[in-house]
Amino acid sequence: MAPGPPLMTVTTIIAMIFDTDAFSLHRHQSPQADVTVLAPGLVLVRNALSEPEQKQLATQAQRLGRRKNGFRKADGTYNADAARGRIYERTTLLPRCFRSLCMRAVSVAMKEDEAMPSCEPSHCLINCYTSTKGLLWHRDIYANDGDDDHPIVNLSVGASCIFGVEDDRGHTRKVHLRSGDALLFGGPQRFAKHAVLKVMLDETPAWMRPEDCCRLSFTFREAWSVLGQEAHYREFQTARRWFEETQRKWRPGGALVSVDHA
Ligand SMILES: O=C(O)CCC(=O)C(=O)O
Repeated sequence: MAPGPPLMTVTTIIAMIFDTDAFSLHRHQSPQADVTVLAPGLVLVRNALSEPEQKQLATQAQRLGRRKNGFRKADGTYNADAARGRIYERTTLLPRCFRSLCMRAVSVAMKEDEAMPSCEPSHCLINCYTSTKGLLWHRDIYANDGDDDHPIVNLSVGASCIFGVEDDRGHTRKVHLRSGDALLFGGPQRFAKHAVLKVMLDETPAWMRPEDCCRLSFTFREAWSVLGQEAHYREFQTARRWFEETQRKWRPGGALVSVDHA
């Protein structure tokens, strides 16, 4: 009897039928991808996403952002701060291409950096920045930020930003992230202190329409321990004092901090 088709072929056919984007866009690494290991566990992949992939992510994020529980509250204002919307969702409820683009960046980073652990992303946080204001310094120490030392995988789309990462000696490294770049921090860098120092709304890819101008970040996390609790983490509205205190008190090796929307 002739052997059946190999599993990959079956998988590919299923992907073609149910998700043509995943099939057509994500089999290959973006041709210009350029990997730099900034430190063990901290990897920058320039041009991790091709232009069609960037557009695909932007279109999908904007579509999700317009939905209920998208980037805005019922009164029309952004749900994270005055000019930033956020969506926290499990990857199985997001377009399949999200997960495959994340996994591809992880595999590229793991090839170059033996300190980079694997990541099977359970959740993605999408941030939509519509002003030059970024995000304050913090470590990803909360229960929804990801288990163990699996990497946080950050894909940037749209306007550029200056991303800050602090090393063990407290020195700040500034990384200019452009549309299509990926930054991963895992293993020894999983809890690295980081910030979005500035969003550059005057530096956008040619394909981005002026009326859609924003920076989108897709941060993937392996956080199976909070699966099913997405509604709880959808709005990360905690008291500023609580946030500052938890950030100040947390020490490497400490448990993840649960979020009770204090
Ligand atoms: O938007 C970004 O690029 C960073 C997001 C971030 O630091 C976070 O969600 O913890």
